This record gives sequence, C-alpha cells and structure tokens, in this order.
Amino acid sequence: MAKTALITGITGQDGAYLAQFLLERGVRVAGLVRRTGLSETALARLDWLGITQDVTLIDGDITDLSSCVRAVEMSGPDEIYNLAAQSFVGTSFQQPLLTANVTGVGTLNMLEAMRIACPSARFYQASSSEMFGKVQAPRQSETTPFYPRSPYGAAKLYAHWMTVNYRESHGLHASSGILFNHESPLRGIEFVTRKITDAVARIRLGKARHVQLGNLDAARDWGHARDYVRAMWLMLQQNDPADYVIATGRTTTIRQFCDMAFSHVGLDWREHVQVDATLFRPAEVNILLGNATRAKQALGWKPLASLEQLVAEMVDADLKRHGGTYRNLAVA
Ligand code: NDP
Ligand code: GDR
Repeated sequence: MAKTALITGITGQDGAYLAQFLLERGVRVAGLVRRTGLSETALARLDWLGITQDVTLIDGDITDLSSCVRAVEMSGPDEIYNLAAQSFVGTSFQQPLLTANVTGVGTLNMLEAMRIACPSARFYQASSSEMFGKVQAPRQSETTPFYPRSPYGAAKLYAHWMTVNYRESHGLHASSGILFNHESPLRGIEFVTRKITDAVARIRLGKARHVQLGNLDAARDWGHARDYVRAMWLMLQQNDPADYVIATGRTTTIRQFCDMAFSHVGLDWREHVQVDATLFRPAEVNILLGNATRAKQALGWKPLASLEQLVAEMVDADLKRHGGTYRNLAVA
C-alpha cells in the first residue's frame, strides 16, 4: 500500500524538494497551503519542479488548529512533515509575535492535530541551527546547549521542545531535524545566498552594477536542500524517533561565498558588493558549524553536493531566470 505524507510549507524551498523526493518513491503527497499560497507565484517552486498537478493541496493555515486537524483528517497521513514557518530571521525582529505564532505555536497546533486525529502517524519537525545562536561549542551537535539570538530562534526552540515533549508524554513518533543552512535555486530571494547569486546574474547580464549586503564576516555551514530533504525522510523511516543534526561540517563566510559566486562568471566581487549597515541584525549569529556524526552513523546520511556545486547551480539557474547563460555570453 502506498504511503501518504502531509507536508506543511509545501510551497517553500524544502517543501517542494521534499514533495518531489516523496513522489519519486511512490508516496502520495498532500500539502497544507494558505489561501494566498494558492496563487500562481506561490506555486512557482512546485511548477519549477513540474509537480504541481501531482500533489493534493489542502487550504489552511498553521496558526489555526481547526485547519490543522482538518488537513490531517482529510489526508490520513502516515508521515507528517512540519515545514511551515515564518522562516526569515531578519523579519522575526520586526514581527516577533507573528513569528512566535506561526513558527512556535503553529508547530504545537500540528502536534495537537496529530495527537487528536492521527496519533499513529510519524512527525518531522523542522528545527534549526539558529537554536544554537551564540554558539556554546566550536562544532554543534545534538548535545550542544542552545542559545537563540532572534525571535525566530526562540520560536524554533519552543517548537523543538514541544516536539520532544509530545514524544515523551504522548508517545508520538516525533523527530526533530536540527538542520543547518541549506540552499538551492529554489531558495527565497531574501536569504543571503540567493540574494548574491541573483545579483551575480543581473550584474553579469548588465542589468545591475551593485548589490548591498550586511555583515560579510558571518559564517554559515551551507548544504544543498536536495540532500537535506533526504535526511528528513530517513528520520521518519527509523523505528524510534530522535533528534538529529544535519550539516556538512564546513563553514564559509558571506565574503567567501561572494568570491565563489562572482568568480563563477569571471567577476571580482569587490567591485560589486557594497556594505549597507542597515542590513546588520540587532543580534547576530556569527558562526555556525555542525557535527552530523549521529545522522551519519544512525541514518547513513551524508551530503552529496559540495558548496562549489551548489554555488554553480544557483548562479546558473539565476542566469537562466534572467534570460541568459554565462557560456552564451562573449565575456568568458
Ligand atoms: P520557506 O520560507 O521557503 O517556506 C516556508 C513555508 O511555510 C512556505 O510554504 C509558506 O507558505 C509556509 N507558511 C508560512 N506561514 C504559514 C502559515 N501561517 N500557515 C501555513 N503555511 C505557512 O522555508 P524553507 O523551505 O527554507 O524551510 C522549511 C522549514 O525548515 C522552515 O520551517 C524553516 O524555518 C526550517 N529551516 C530551514 C532551513 C534552511 O536553511 N532552509 C534550516 C533550518 C530550518 P507561503 O508560500 O504561503 O508563504
Ligand atoms: P539565516 O540565513 O539567518 O542563517 O537563516 P540568511 O541567509 O538570511 O543569513 C545568513 C547570514 O548572512 C548575513 N547577511 C545577510 N543576510 C541576508 N538575508 N541579507 C543580506 O543582505 C545579508 N548580508 C549579510 C546575515 O546577517 C546572516 O548572518 C536561514 C533561514 O533559512 C532559517 O529559516 C534557518 O533556520 C537558518 O538558515 C538555519
């Protein structure tokens, strides 16, 4: 019998890749989608992957418990992937209550919906390396103490502990993936990697000259979203629920990322990147570096894409979006 999965946040980067991954394995996929998320632009990622017609979309909002219960009842899932969130750290400083409601309490709504309507399903929570924030160890693993530095990080920490609590007090098969940053051509334009690769494409094609960025010294452990959704699925295939760090074990500054992305099309980043102090965050997460040993040993998971491949794929996709390819240009 084919399994059924319910994905909240199916219109986001990870939701789209996860839906594709599950469909390829014969899993039926349903997604909780906000009414505004049913517009053509909101479905762009599913369209990009060519799978919009292959998934069942259920109208609802994660901040509304009745929507969550209804989505679980309608789809009857074997697996629930809770990816919906206000996921942009910068916005969480300006909209802390909305972030708490969506990213924090929204998770509790989904856990309650599962406990009430489908307690034998398996639950995945999209936890985040932002929970480590002001890092308490040079490499962060499942045992590193948390120290969130933003309303987003604090909301994710609440959701993380509620997931652990529902596992321990209600016996739910609920796992939490503490995922470090992961990117792709489907990354939202507000996040720094995509902002850079989009700018590289526009500058290369003569449509722009500069890009304004904030803190270039921050460092992140960046992987490819396609590798990370595989880890989510692996967690739910285990007999016992648990928490896992998913990371590459390599950290890179924003400055170095700029160098890689601009060099990919033969440009010098120093001629095009301008620092704008207004883009600095009120409290910064300076460096993240994950230790995914548990996932490697227990799940057999490891990242397949290198950062170099990721950067090249993102820049090439943005060149295509803006109507050109680097190799077609007489600038090489
Ligand atoms: P995105 O921002 O791309 O996607 C977020 C999704 O949540 C969208 O589908 C959005 O729908 C949906 N959503 C937002 N608010 C609501 C709501 N009130 N009700 C229902 N759906 C809602 O995030 P990613 O795909 O990058 O990340 C997926 C999850 O993983 C998020 O929870 C994120 O916080 C977490 N995470 C991400 C990491 C990363 O590096 N990408 C790392 C660690 C954790 P809409 O299209 O309508 O806006
Ligand atoms: P992050 O991702 O906050 O790590 O959260 P983001 O790409 O927004 O920032 C990474 C780092 O880059 C610095 N930075 C800038 N960031 C943005 N967005 N725009 C800029 O112009 C800019 N200049 C410098 C930031 O200060 C920061 O240090 C992502 C999200 O996907 C979360 O949902 C997820 O939980 C974490 O990754 C892990």
